Amino acid sequence: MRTRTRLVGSTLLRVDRLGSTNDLLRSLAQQGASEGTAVVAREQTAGRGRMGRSWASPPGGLWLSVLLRPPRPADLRLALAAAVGAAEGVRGASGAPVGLKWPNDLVLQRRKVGGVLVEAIPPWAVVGIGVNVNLDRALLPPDVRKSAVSLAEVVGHMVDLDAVLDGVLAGLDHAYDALRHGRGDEVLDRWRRLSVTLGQPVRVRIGGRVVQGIAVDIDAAGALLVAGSAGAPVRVLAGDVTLL
Ligand code: BT5
Repeated sequence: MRTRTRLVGSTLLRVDRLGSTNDLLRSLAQQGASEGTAVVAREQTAGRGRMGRSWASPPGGLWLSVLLRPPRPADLRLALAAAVGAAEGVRGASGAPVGLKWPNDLVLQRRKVGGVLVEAIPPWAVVGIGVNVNLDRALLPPDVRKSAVSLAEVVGHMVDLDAVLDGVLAGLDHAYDALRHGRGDEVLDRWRRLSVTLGQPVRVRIGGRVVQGIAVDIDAAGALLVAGSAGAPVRVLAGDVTLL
């Protein structure tokens, strides 16, 4: 069996309260931090989602960022690899059957239990992962409460936050290692198996445009293929997916 030193989380910094773990890691990168450095916070006061959205991050969740130096920092497959690693880690640590919604949502019982935000600052990519582990949903903003869920709610007891952290670091390490060593197809296959999107009717918002159809597959670049009633499937590289 091949043994390998773990890259992801080789240096781990724990912080009590900060704005965003992605921002701290970005400044650590500028100060010479090495690949694999991770930051985990008990609470974020300015957690971010994609496209300028905010991410509620009260105590009880896993708020984690990891510094990576991939060949192509803006590769969409990196976000999919991070989602696969996070989902596999969370499943192993909690037993909750977490699934994936394209491109980067972790879902349980059709509600959002976590998300991934990859920010490319070449040559770096900052991979942010948020998971609602033992969150009290009353601490989430009212507009988020309905669509969110925590692991503890689903499994019926508190979940060991450090076990989830370990699982996610190991899962990300595994998926990133495969991606870096030319085994991206393997990562995409694992994404397909965890997907709750494929085979489902979806509506996708791409900027101002809306596409509706069946999410038939992801392609080799990680783009979502949505088949409408006529013509070739539409290839989606960035957008928000609603399961219909
Ligand atoms: C994401 O964005 O899903 C990416 C979330 C990444 C968060 C991590 S935490 C560590 C690191 N540091 C950061 O600052 N960020 C990363 P997106 O797909 O854009 O989803 C954002 C939307 O999810 C919001 O507009 C809300 O509707 C919803 N939301 C916000 N907080 C939530 C929560 N705690 N649980 C579930 N849904 C939430």
